[in-house]
Amino acid sequence: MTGITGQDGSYLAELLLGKGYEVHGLVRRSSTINRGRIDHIDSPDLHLHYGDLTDGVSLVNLIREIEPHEVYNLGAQSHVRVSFDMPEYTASTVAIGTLRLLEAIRELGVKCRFYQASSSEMFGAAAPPQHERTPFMPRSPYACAKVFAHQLCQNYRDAYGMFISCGILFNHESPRRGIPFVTRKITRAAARIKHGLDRRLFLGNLEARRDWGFAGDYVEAMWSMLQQDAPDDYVIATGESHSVREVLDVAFGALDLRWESHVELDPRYLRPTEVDHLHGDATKARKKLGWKPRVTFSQLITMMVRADEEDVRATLTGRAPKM
Ligand code: NDP
Ligand code: GDR
Repeated sequence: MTGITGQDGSYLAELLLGKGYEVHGLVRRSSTINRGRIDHIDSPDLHLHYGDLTDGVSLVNLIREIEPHEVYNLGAQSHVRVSFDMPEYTASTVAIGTLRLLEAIRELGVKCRFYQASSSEMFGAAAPPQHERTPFMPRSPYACAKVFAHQLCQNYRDAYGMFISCGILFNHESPRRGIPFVTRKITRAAARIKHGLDRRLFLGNLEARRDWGFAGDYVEAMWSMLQQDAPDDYVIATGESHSVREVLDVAFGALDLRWESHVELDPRYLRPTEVDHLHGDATKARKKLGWKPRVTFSQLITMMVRADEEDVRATLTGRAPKM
């Protein structure tokens, strides 16, 4: 698995270990150890290996050594706003990283099933609701790179008969979501404001609408795609969309706060091109995979607020926050 230290990687690792898998995760070298999301996993079946999606040699060596049965490609520079600042690096991890990994598998002739983390961002400006046949109209370097990776996967599937399935996942969140993404930024700020650690929250576009689900539900769909008789592509979404403003309503409301007294607009968080409205139609996944989301939008945001309150309490009492 690439991206094991990320939000989805941590939930997927737990799911696979629970099913009895031996899990091998690629971790990148950094100056400090960055494994907060998987530190709690205590299993002899979890193995971590240094590597990087920008380093093809490391990918070839790992595929040769591990000979995996299933590969989940979750690694990415996954922040859309940051992809405008670092377009080349974003393309190198997201687009060419996928190519490097697929080529390693193909060249070595390892017979495995491959999951690609495609994204609803690929739909960009396409009118909602979006489904598997909706044309892609990407609006950021990140989205363009995901379109490349997605179409490359489809090409390798056709050209070489490889078992490659792409999950076109709409936004999914959790208490493990990275702090720079809008839901977590809001739930964390609400908890910190409630307990006196912060006073203000700076945000960009409050009108954008997203189809937000729970990451724990979504990793089940990833696994399920690789258990089918044939590879295919699936939209994974809740079928409901909400605005950033509604996230603020639920998060601050859960703490009896008025967000209007704390939120300020900061143009730094606006994007050169925005995606206004994502709203997925996951009918195919429901029919073919039997998949449906369990956690609702308000349950999700409330769960995140409660977890962030726990972190604040830990900070205030001198314990280390979980995330
Ligand atoms: P995160 O940003 O939480 O995690 C990204 C992971 O990729 C981290 O483990 C990160 O490592 C790793 N990574 C980053 N750069 C590299 C690199 N050069 N080489 C190897 N690994 C690297 O993302 P999520 O868990 O939220 O998402 C997982 C995947 O799904 C991503 O590909 C994302 O683009 C995609 N996606 C996510 C959606 C969502 O709503 N969450 C929706 C649709 C698609 P490190 O911890 O060291 O930074
Ligand atoms: P997104 O998620 O771009 O959809 O990509 P993000 O949470 O970053 O933004 C969602 C919407 O909120 C608006 N917004 C802000 N966003 C951030 N990050 N910070 C702010 O201060 C802010 N204010 C308003 C944004 O403009 C946007 O409209 C996520 C990532 O996980 C991708 O990797 C994944 O592919 C897609 O979801 C599906």
